Amino acid sequence: MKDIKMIKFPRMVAMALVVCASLAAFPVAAVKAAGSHAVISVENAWARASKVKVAGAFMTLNNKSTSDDILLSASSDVAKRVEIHTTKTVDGVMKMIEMEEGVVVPASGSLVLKPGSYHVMLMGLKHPLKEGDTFAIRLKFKHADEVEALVTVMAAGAMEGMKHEHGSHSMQHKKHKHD
Ligand SMILES: [Cu+2]
Repeated sequence: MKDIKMIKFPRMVAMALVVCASLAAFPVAAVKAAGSHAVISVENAWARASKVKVAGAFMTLNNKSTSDDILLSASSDVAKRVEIHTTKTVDGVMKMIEMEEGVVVPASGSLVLKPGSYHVMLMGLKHPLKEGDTFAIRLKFKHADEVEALVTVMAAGAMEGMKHEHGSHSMQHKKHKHD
């Protein structure tokens, strides 16, 4: 007797769950979308002053969601073309490589764009970037909504964010001016 009850009860519960799930399909989906809604904020966005057609922009992206996101692309009114780059030293020569697949912004973590590492490359600048100027860069992510970063132009030699790096690296970065 007991055994039969044990079998019957779970089956009824299971059926009830199926009905509930189908009835609630739409609201559940909506709640899920809102729950996984990725939030990315920008901190400390700056770019190097530039008299030429290219400049690097740097910032910290904070991912407040519990899943990884990907910085896919960027755009700005100040430049004809904007790419996401990284910098690698190959045989003692610093090279910039376009991150065509984007760069991961770790869950509950940060992606730091800084000189000598990941950066936003502004190409075909429509006007020189002068120290103290501000402009916007729009960032597209795989999951999070587009974010607009307000970027402040710093002196050409600015090494903000590099203070904790050791000396030899800083020397190399100074030579690498994105131009
Ligand atoms: Cu670059």
